[in-house]
Parts: sequence; structure tokens; C-alpha cells
Amino acid sequence: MALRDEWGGGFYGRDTLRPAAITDLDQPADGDLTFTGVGDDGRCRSSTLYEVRSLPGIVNPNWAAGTVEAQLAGSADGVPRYQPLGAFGEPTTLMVRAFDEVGNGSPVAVNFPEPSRTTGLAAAIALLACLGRRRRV
Ligand SMILES: [Ca+2]
Repeated sequence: MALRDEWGGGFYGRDTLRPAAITDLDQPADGDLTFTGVGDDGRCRSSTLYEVRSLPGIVNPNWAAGTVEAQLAGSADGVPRYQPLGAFGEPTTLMVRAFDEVGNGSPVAVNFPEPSRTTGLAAAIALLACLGRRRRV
């Protein structure tokens, strides 16, 4: 019988299971980031590290391009996590990943900022202007 890891790599005993995805990432208006911890292997055991990254604007969440905002010690699955970040001066896309002891990373959890009232109003005015031009043609 051949012994191998979950990916068929032939390395018995190597940790190839990444932490589960964080599914409840939230950043209320006060800027404090909250989420529920995940495990080392999916939702089992304890993760080793959480990393928070940011990108300016409401943009495609590109982990590699993000600025590291914070690193938190890992935790067991299901533990509420809290990280004060403060309010950003502009709309900011936040990303969080959990890592296990050998560096396997979870999928990227993303929190997009709420569009501001002025942004929403400007979009509505632009839409009305566009519709007004269509009627005249
Ligand atoms: Ca693991």
C-alpha cells in the first residue's frame, strides 16, 4: 500500500490540509475587524496565524498586492476574533487569511467597504443624466 498525502504527492505525514475559509469577516463603521477563527486542518485543531491585508478602494481582492495591516496569533476553530484597525481615510477593501504551522493558507476572506452616501448620490445623478440624454436622441 502506498502512503501519500491528500494531494497524491507521495509524502506521507506532510500537512497539506489548509485552514478553512473565514466566512463572517466584518468591519463595522468603527473600523474594528471581527471574524470567527478557523482551524489548522479545515476546522480541526488551531490555526497558527491570521494576516490582514488592505487595498485602497472597492477593488478585486488581490492578496499579493495587499498591504499588510496586522498579524494575529492563531486560534482554535470557532473562537471570536477581534482586531482594531481604526477607520481608513478612504473606502478600503480588507482581506484576511488563516495560515497553519507549515504555511498552508486558507482561501482569502474579503470585506468590501459600504459605498458612501455621496458615492451613491453621485452614481444616481450620473444615471439620471445618462437617461436624460437618451430621451433627447
Ligand atoms: Ca494544516
